[in-house]
Amino acid sequence: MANEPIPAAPERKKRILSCIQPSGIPTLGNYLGALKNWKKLADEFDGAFAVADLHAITVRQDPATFRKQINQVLALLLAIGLDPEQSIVFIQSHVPAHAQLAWVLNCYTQFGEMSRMTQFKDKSAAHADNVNVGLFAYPVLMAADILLYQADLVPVGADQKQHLEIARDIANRFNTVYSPTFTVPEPYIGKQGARVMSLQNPAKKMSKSDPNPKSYVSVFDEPAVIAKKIKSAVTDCEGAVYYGDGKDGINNLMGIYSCCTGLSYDQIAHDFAGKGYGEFKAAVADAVVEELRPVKERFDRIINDKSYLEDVAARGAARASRIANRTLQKAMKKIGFVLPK
Ligand code: ATP
Ligand code: LTN
Repeated sequence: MANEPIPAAPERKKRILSCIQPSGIPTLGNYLGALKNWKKLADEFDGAFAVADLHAITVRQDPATFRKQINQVLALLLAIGLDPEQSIVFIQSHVPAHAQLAWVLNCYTQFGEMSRMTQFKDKSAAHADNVNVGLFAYPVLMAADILLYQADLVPVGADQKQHLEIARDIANRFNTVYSPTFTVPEPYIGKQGARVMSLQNPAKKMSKSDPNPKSYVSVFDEPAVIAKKIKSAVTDCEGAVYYGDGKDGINNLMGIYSCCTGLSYDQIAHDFAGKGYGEFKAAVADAVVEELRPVKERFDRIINDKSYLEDVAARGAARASRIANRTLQKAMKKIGFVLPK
């Protein structure tokens, strides 16, 4: 009898990992640049998503506010539609391997390469009274987050590209000194929404830790607040809606509108030909409100269910720890550490 053909082994799904800091209420920039993609990718890949609370203390946090924001960001991960049965959803500090591997990787990272990080330069200028060693070593902790899970892909906004390159360099270096240990990750930067700019200064990225709340739309802003912030967004004085040089404010609003509606820039310019900025801004505000409405509705239901959130965090940490500890042990063994029995 002829042998049955052996079925091909099922291909391992690629793993993606990403994190968001609980350093404030997430903005429309975080949503369009990162969170919205996570939900799509979670269906296709093996996903792990974390609240990066350890990263957030590189800037001083008020304890009560910090605690609240950690829970809010965890609830937001569920509100965007991540399914904690399908993806690993967890809080970074609940998995001690992150801090442990970060220490190890610090010793495989050069002072010179960290000094070149633009986010470090920007943040140390913004917090000149607290340029701490954690702020400096921030990208190494981020590399640990990624490498612990052997992530193939890391979906982030464009501002994180440089940090991804360092994570790749660290992985390659370690793999060369010893033997292949870490998967070298690729960034996944969406074509749209990768860089949402400040509404008050369209040369700067929209940031949840910006001291001026008019510069960002928070994902929890009420519709009237969203409309007001978008209405007062800085634009040029030409009064024509099209994507072009010297029109950073309008370009940014077109990017936001395009992300929320799926319309191309050409279509938007066509639809608003002969119409003023007032009308365009009102349409952008409506589109943003509609985009965020279901997220906010789900969030309001989840945030009050404390025991559900605790259960999700506990289960997420247990699943994450199994993968993370395996990688940590593998790396430490190669270095020559004596592992506990
Ligand atoms: P902070 O303002 O406190 O430094 P942040 O919002 O810049 O925080 P994170 O919370 O760590 O940083 O960002 C989470 C994700 O959101 C990252 O993938 C980041 O690239 C993305 N992101 C942040 N700001 C923007 C933006 N303006 N446009 C697009 N993506 C963004
Ligand atoms: N530094 C990132 C947040 C972050 C992250 C990560 C992103 C921390 N650890 C691991 C991707 C993978 C930021 O966006 N500021």
